[in-house]
Amino acid sequence: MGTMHYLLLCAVIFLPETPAFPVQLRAESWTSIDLEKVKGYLDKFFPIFTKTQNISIEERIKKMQTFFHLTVTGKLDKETEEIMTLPRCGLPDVAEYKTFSGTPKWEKTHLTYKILSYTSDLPRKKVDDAIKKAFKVWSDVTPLHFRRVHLSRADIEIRFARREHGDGFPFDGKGGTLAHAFPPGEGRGGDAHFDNDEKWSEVNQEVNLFLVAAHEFGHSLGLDHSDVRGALMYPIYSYQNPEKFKLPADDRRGIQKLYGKKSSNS
Ligand code: TQI
Ligand code: CA
Ligand code: ZN
Ligand code: ZN
Repeated sequence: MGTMHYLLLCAVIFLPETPAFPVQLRAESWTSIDLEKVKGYLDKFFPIFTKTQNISIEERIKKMQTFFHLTVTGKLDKETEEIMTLPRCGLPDVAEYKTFSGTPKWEKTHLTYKILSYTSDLPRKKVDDAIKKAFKVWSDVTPLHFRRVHLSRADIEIRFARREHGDGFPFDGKGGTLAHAFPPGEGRGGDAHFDNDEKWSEVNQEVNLFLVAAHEFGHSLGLDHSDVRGALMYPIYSYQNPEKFKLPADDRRGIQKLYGKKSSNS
């Protein structure tokens, strides 16, 4: 794809009254020019990542339709064609999980954690349970194991703290930042801190500790924010019932990219 072609596509896309592609209902009836334009769109916004995979244009249209939650037909129908004409120059749809730069990850599968301080909003047992359950979100889909320790140093140290708490990233009082965690590494790497000025909750009042902890441990394990709406690592808090929580596919793919899948005997 040359730069010229990009410019041409952008120009077409910014004029909504000019459809970029004629409506074609059957793939077989596409002219080679239509096909080039559709391919251009797909190449730009839905690039093929695996070069060995020689997938058909129908398959690629299906991927795009799945991404936009359209009816998956594999054909350039009205709905699909409309999406392709929306102004979207230079904004690729390659929404996906992210890892931190340099891809830091733990080089072992058995990790330890330690809870150094608590919130007074919840009984200790509830905090312990929320933390345990949040680690389980990740150990359920990877070969990772998490073991709680009380005395020795741990890979992931967990603290509730307010304002300046010794790491140069002071919390900001109630609201704003809820928690933070450090990417995998020595020292404070992996550690997770929770703002003790928040009202932590077991349910849907104020801030749900389990959901925030599951998100923070994603960071502790090497995941940055995802741009997939609904992903656990998407940087907007949305409440989901912790009882019914299921790790979204994007987060699962991300963590398995780093650590692999859970093997039946691990
Ligand atoms: N805290 C931010 C967070 O954990 C801090 C942060 C921003 C960060 N960028 C980061 C930490 C990159 C590590 C790496 O995202 S937060 C949410 C969510 C926060 C936000 O308090 O804003 C959750 C904490 F996703 F809902 F917005 C937990 Cl779940
Ligand atoms: Ca705060
Ligand atoms: Zn901190
Ligand atoms: Zn985050």
